Amino acid sequence: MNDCIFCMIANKDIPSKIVYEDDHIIVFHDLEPQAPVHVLVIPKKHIGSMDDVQPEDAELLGYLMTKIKDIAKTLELENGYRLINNCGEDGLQTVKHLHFHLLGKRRLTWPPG
Ligand code: D5M
Repeated sequence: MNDCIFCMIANKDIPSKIVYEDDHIIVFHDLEPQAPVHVLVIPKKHIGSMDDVQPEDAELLGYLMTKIKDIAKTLELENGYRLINNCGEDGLQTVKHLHFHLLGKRRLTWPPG
């Protein structure tokens, strides 16, 4: 999608602070961090939201999930972390490219607002 900001990041059309990248996913620092460590984990493939996930995305998203612990280790989140997906209007999703917030390095509160 050529007007998608996260596709632009994945394609290096706009800059970002990349933490990890491979053929399938890219991880970069959130512009508005909500914790001392706050990165976004996205598939490079454009998927609008969790609501747009198709059966053929199962391998890709399974792969993404298996990488979370490695990314957390790279970011030294040895004391724990939170992985969040905001979906749709009520979920307060603002960027319409599937992404997972990975937050840590502070004691997080529950429940979220
Ligand atoms: O969260 C979308 C998140 O994306 C929000 O925390 C800001 C972040 N964001 C938006 N634009 C950028 C760029 N260009 N770089 C890094 N981070 C960005 P949501 O779950 O959709 O509410």
